[in-house]
Amino acid sequence: MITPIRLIWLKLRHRLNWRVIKLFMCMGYGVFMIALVIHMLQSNPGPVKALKSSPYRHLYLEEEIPPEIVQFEKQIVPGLGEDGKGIEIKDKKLLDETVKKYAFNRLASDQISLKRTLPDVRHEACKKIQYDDTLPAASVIIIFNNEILSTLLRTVWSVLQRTPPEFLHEIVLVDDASNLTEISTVLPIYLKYRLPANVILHRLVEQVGLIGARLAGAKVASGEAIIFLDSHCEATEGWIQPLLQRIKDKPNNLVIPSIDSISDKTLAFNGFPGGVGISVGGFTWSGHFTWIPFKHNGTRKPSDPAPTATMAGGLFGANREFFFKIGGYDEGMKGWGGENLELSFRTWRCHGSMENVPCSHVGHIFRDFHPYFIPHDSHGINTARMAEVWMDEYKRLFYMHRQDLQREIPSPIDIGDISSRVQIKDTLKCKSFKWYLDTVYPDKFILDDQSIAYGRIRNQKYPNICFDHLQRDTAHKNGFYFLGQYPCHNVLGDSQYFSLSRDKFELRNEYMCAKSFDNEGSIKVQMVGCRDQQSRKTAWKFENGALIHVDSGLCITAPNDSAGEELVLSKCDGTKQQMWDFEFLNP
Ligand code: LR7
Ligand code: MN
Repeated sequence: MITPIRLIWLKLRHRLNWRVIKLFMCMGYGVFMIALVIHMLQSNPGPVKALKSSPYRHLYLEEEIPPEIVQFEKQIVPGLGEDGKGIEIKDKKLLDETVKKYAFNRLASDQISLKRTLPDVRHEACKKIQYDDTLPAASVIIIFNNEILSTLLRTVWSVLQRTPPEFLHEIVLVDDASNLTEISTVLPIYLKYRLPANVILHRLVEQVGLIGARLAGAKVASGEAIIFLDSHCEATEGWIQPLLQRIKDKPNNLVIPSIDSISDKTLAFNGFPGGVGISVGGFTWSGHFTWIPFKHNGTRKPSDPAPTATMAGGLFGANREFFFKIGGYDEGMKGWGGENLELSFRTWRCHGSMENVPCSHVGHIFRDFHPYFIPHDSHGINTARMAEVWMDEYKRLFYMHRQDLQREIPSPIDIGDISSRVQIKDTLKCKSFKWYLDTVYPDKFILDDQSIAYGRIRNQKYPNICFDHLQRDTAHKNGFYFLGQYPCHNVLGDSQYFSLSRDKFELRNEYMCAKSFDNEGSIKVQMVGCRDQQSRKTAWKFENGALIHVDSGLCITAPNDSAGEELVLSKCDGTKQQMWDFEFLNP
């Protein structure tokens, strides 16, 4: 049977010869391909055009730029803030209002060029270093929630301008569900018209917090290395090579740049080259990051990377595969906080290392508060998750600060399931937290283990009275205060937790040590930052219940039984006012 189509075909073939048919087919194909290319160009002109040009210059004519961008760029005042200088806002009231609202001076940010110049603050020794020609290319991941657009874009441009193209695989912007109009309307257009194709925007539909956002970015990223930045940073000349070199040399090494400060009031960039002595990361038992001086043996060069026990959290680089091998981030952590210590402890314990790389400088705007939503106590809950998984038996010292989070005592606070995180330790055969303390952070004072006696210190004459820091122990970095007394608490919390240290006989708590201080005729017990060296001034004896200051021979005395009084040092007289009981004694 002959179908109608076949009939037409046969007739046509009869009329036309094969060559003509082939010609038509070729022409059809050609037209189709041209249409396809035109379609691609029209639907996605930014990246395609940008790709054809140098990666850092678009091909749009100025008259093609949409009004949103023109408007946005109009705010910039040429010359302001160049060379990292700050700008003063004369109207102090306006400045106060702005900082109160945005947590930093957004007016200054809007006026300063997105591509402003910065001083090269590197140490001379850094400038002489020859890095390898081939280094792992990086995905720079910048996460943000409601970041001010000019600040975010200045972060992006600082990376684009100061990263050799061969080392920049891409920039991944992760929008953690911002609801600022600027971000939803201007940013996508800016991306299309002003930024090269390797800057990609990844939008999260719901705010997941900075940990989830970083994880999402790392999953989207495809560079051999990943580098995380906060969304209010500025990378300086030569920032990336020192980081990538260390990742290349040691793929299980997490690298942290020098974090320079950008003023939240003036946006002045304040960078310091650093020298032989630099700071590295420590932690408090309450689960917070601190800076501590790096201990070196005198042969350290200013350009040498320095091993660090912890990281601040926001700015660091890693080999992408290693980052995921040791467990990325804890997806059960919400909001803000805790992830930096978790990653630090996990990295060291699971056969990795971390170091501060002084030759890489990146500025960061330090803000006084967080201008975005954070779920209630996310830092505490995240830290409890961390402590349960990574602090082994030392978690007791964290819970001393946060009894409310302790899991053994039924608590209404649910920290969620941690089983998959616990498993990492088994799978990777990670070392113990004791190993970490002994090896990576031997200077960390362990309040109970490293003491002759510790806990609450109760007076014998007034058994209701205990040593207490009276909530004055907040300025531990450089402050000092007089030690006091207060009714003994029912449970041992940090304000009444004191130790008599085994190695230096210091009467102390986590970082403050007691000494005597003559306060207008009355001698008080003054708490000052503990020193590295042993000193007679901070040495104490505990003899037959008396706490004796070695240097002066005086005894700590409860002046009376009132709450909030300051303790005094007086001539030892054997009375019960000078007799104290430590809650725990070590053999
Ligand atoms: O819900 C959120 N979603 C987000 O994407 C909340 C925040 N974010 C983004 C935010 O836009 C920013 O880019 O997450 C980033 C970090 O938030 P910041 O800048 O408000 O935090 P911070 O700089 O005050 O806090 C420090 O500690 C945090 C602990 O969880 C993070 O690790 C931050 O990255 C960290 N910042 C630094 O380490 C910068 C240097 C600080 C020092 C020293
Ligand atoms: Mn930040």
